[in-house]
Amino acid sequence: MRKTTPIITAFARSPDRGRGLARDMRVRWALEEVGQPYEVRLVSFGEMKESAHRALHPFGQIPTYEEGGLALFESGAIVLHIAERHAGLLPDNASARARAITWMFAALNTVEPPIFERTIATLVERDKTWYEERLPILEDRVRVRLGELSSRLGDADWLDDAFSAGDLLMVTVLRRLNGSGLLDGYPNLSAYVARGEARPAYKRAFAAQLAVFTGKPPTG
Ligand code: GTB
Repeated sequence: MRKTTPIITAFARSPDRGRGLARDMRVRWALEEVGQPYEVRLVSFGEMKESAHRALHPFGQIPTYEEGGLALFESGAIVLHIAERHAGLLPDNASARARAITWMFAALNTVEPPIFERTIATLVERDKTWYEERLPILEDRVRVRLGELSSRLGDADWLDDAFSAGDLLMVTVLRRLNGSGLLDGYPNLSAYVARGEARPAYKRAFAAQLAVFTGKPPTG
């Protein structure tokens, strides 16, 4: 039977100009890790809110994922779907697999929210009278999670033995702190992010996302 090439959606214009921060990066990286070719449909902010796109994504966002008759949204669910259908992102052993999935949820549900909250504040609350007072509170919340994660990671390469979809999501979440200086206090987390970014699959995904904005074909 002929395999269908998955189609994902990504920003036609991204605030970071394709430097790996928009959430299609997670999906691209997962597809690259498992060696699954994919196509990308670029959507404008206007198109994301139209009914054709909302049929795929009820909240009018990217990324989405289409494969034959299947349509998915939510980057975590898409990465889990890819990881379950291909070797390489989840261990075969049932307990190790459950632990890797636990790290996927931890990345999205426990570590990402305070990081997201801080990012949003820096983007849209800078002109508020209370901004200078609120930012340290938000940053302390981020540091609590970073300290806990740093303690658990210790000097290991990955969160639970081999690299998994849990690490893939955690690295993309921690990358949201680039330029904030917040990771500097946790050398093992900085090294962990660098380890993720050094993976050939990450580099291919990053180059493909960047190419949307430079117009140059990915080289790596
Ligand atoms: N929970 C959903 C998921 O994980 O898939 C969240 C999806 C989401 O937030 N999508 C964003 C979106 O479509 C793009 S990724 N926003 C448009 C809208 O809501 O109207 C968030 C994002 C965008 C850009 C940067 N950047 O340039 O730095 C970083 C992150």
